[in-house]
Amino acid sequence: MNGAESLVRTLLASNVDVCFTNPGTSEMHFVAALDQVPGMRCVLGLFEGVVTGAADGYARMADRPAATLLHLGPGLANGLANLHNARKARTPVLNIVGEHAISHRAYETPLASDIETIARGVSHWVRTTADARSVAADAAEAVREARSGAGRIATLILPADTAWNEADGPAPMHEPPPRGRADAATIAQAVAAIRAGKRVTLMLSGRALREPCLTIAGRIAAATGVRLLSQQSNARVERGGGRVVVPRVPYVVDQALAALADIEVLLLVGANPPAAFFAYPGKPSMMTPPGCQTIHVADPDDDLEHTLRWLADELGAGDHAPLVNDAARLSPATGPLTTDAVMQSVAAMLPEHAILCDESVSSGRNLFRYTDGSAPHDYLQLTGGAIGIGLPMATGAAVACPDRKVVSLEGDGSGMYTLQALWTQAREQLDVVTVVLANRGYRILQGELRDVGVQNPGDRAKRMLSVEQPQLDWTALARGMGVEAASADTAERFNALLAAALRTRGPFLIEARLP
Ligand SMILES: Cc1ncc(C[n+]2csc(CCOP(=O)(O)OP(=O)(O)O)c2C)c(N)n1
Repeated sequence: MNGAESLVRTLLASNVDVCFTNPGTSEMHFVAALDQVPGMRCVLGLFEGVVTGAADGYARMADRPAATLLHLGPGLANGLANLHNARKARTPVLNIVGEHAISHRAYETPLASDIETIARGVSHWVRTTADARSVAADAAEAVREARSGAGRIATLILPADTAWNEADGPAPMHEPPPRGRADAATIAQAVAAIRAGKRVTLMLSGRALREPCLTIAGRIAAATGVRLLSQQSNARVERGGGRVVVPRVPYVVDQALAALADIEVLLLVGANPPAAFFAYPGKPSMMTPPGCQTIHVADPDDDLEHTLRWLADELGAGDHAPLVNDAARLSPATGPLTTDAVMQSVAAMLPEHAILCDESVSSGRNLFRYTDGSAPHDYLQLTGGAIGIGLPMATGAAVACPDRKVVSLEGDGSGMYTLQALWTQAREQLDVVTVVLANRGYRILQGELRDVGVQNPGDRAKRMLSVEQPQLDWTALARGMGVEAASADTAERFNALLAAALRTRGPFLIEARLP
């Protein structure tokens, strides 16, 4: 057995059986090994940002890492932005990056680069394997690292000769260390604040936004009057009718300040303190009011279910019924196709257990208001602010959950970063409906320009924030990659297209032509 085969067998033994790839010459032995060992599903992405974003979407839904296979430093570098997003989402990802054979690294060649340095900015763990016999043990350790805590980015760099030289055989799976736990003193402090009748908000993220944590948090809120809130960006939230009501911190600073204005004590369970996305002249960075006491009850890597159960026990929250969203289904919108009309129709028609991927940027500001009462679904969003994850994330989620419909809301600006994901959706016949919010501009940045204090921007500035001249034709782009598509400029037409796309299996793209 060579090192490449020992890698594939080790990954399978560690329960990693999906690999998103974009390989080159240095990875050829790994590519060949995929056929020698049955069981690894390989999905080709035509750009590394698709590969890494799909690995993120996959693991958010599968709760286990996929591997990526990337071509040396430049291949990894092309995938960095979505690895950054995955890191912020605390998604487990295992990157396998090919490197020149060890003897070849002495020479200055076109693809020679410092891969470890490129990897370090987004990886929690980086290793270059020394020889073929070390591949299996290093790979098992890399998977263990990826599965540690809430999820980490592990990057294993494999020189080409570690693939073709003789190896000993696969390594067994290593279990990650147990999750950390909240300590008694902090729990006591949190309980005391609540008992003292202070205005307490329990801010959740990570696993705390999924069952059973949501129900436990909802019981605490019902029993004590504590308010629930989620981070502005979260990797995965279980939402919709019948699910516990958890508003999120608004993106817009003034709205966030107003929403958090009366908090006396903020309890963080898997969440970061609520800092604004950006700094703005004359506005604070932290959204909590002055004097607010912030208690870090549990870190994102901790066992959040244990923390919430402990709090609930101490507070006698027992089986208090949590406040849940009404399952009041809306009707699809009618009339002109506006952003709100799209959100309303999607909310009304979203099928049960759909996966809603959101990179709608400014168009989706009111999405939660509409989808609160939608059929129960999983909501995935951009977590690291680096646009270009939506289409890949939807692709990966669909690979992870072939029996669930994926609905992907995509800004037309963001969509252009990684539109090759549509080709992968077509090739793998993934069940994804993409809705492109075609407003022909970087609409959010037009507002940001105003908010940072630029009055009366000139034509050059305006032109940098417009995506017109030429106009993008999303139906042609999608069809060019094998995805059927149609456009809508009325709500009725949009509803008809969405209904048809939801009835049919396979990828479909709707270009929502917005004013
Ligand atoms: C990797 C990366 N590059 C650039 C940006 C800056 N940026 C933020 S939003 C945006 C435009 C988004 O356009 P679109 O998806 O059409 O959404 P809209 O603004 O129209 O709502 C840009 C370029 C970013 N966030 N990430």
